[in-house]
Amino acid sequence: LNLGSMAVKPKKTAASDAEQISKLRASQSPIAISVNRCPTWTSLDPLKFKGYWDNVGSGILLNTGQTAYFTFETKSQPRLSGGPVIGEYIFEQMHFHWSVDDFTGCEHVLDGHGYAAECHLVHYNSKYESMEAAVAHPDGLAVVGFLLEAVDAPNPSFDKFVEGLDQIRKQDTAVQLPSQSLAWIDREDVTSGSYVTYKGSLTTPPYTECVTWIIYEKPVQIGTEQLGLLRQLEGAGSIPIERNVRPTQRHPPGHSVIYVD
Ligand code: 1SD
Ligand code: ZN
Repeated sequence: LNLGSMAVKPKKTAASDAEQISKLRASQSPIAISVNRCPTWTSLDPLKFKGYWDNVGSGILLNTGQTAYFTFETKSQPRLSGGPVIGEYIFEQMHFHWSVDDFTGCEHVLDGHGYAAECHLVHYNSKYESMEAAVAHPDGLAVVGFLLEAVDAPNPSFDKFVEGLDQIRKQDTAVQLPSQSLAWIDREDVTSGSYVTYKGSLTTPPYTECVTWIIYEKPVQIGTEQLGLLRQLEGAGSIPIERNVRPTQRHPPGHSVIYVD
């Protein structure tokens, strides 16, 4: 399969482009990716994020003991479509991975750059009844990943979210977040930003190969103090969660990662 040629083939429908991706071989996640070695796909429809910014109500932020886990309280959840996914995927939850330092907290590694944290927006395919049903299928989930880069100055668009983190230090505690708590997800950046995409797995047990991964190339900046609040979260035994990152996995033979510009 010569993916490099796909960018120059006559224009196909977006669905058939996405179908090509759905046939790609899955792998375990996360992986390290050399972005400039990925074939570039220019003919894909843009990714569409629906309901992320308009009318999204409040949410709940929970310390699960493994991560900070956010869900919307609204009945109608945000949706993801376009790009490499076929049909519509429904937002289920958002969570974070981090570490004690600013360079080993991300799961995916692009061009050898490590970052302080990685955020995952987990969506399940609307053709399945629930998240639980979806994970049993190779096209079950679409997870959007953002790499978080530590910088000195706080990023004000994280403020509401970070205030919430301060209140869930103990395991199994939760706090209600006001609407617009996800203001740090920039509409322009996600609609027109470049990303890499591949078929992979959950990064936590049971590591099921059910995920279309979409990892944005441009990291989101977060202040060191703001990161500190993530690192303060406690797991079992009131011990801070030091590291909740799976190491990068080997690419199986014939595995493909595609760059979408
Ligand atoms: O780590 C999460 C895990 O908490 C759970 O959300 C799972 C989805 O069922 O996804 C993994 S991950 O692959 O998004 N890291
Ligand atoms: Zn994750």
